[in-house]
Amino acid sequence: MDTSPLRLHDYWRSSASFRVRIALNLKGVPYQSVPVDLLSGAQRRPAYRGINPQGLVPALEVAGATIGQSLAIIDWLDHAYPQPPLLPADPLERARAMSSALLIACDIHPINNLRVLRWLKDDLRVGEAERLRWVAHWIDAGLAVLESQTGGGPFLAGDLPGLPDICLVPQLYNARRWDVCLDFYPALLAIEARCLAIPAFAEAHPDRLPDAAIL
Ligand SMILES: N[C@@H](CCC(=O)N[C@@H](CS)C(=O)NCC(=O)O)C(=O)O
Repeated sequence: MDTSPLRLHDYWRSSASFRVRIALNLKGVPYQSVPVDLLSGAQRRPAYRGINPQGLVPALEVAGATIGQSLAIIDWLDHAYPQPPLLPADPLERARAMSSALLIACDIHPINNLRVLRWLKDDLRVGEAERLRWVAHWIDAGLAVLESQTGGGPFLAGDLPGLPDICLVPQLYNARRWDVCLDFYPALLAIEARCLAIPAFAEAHPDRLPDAAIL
């Protein structure tokens, strides 16, 4: 059996990396962080493309293999370390939880990530104000639906924190980075506060990482 530690290639402020750090902490699985400095373009260099050809973080090295895509990494973790489960067992509740997670991970996050915003600026010559409108528009479009779907439970998918909360907390962090007003989302903010009271979430927060001070 391979006992080498899991190596997480991540970046302190990356929302997708933040998701994986939360999941690893919830599972209590130790890992070694390998920072990839997105601002200097380290993700696009051949050394990192050899690890993740997409040139994105996170990537998890496990037993000589590499997994890209945060939700695939979390899915692997949930199967390799089943406790605590990150999705409900009931098929319908599970589908609903997946739906909330995917709303964030597929429909908000990818169109606002660094490479898209850089392309808008450098290739399409979109100005700063318009780019901020773009970001806020897509964040609001997703969060408004998510807010309307909260069921009054402590977390997005019921009584335990799970995959949708793992996606929500980094997305709200990201929204604040872009000065998006979150006043319209009181239910989501209450869930976020509950999550951040849990050490697994709090300790994964970008502001708690050593790189936050130096990069
Ligand atoms: N769908 C991917 C998204 C990964 C992603 O967009 N990562 C961002 C950081 S949050 C990144 O590496 N950006 C680098 C870039 O855009 O050049 C996942 O969930 O892992």
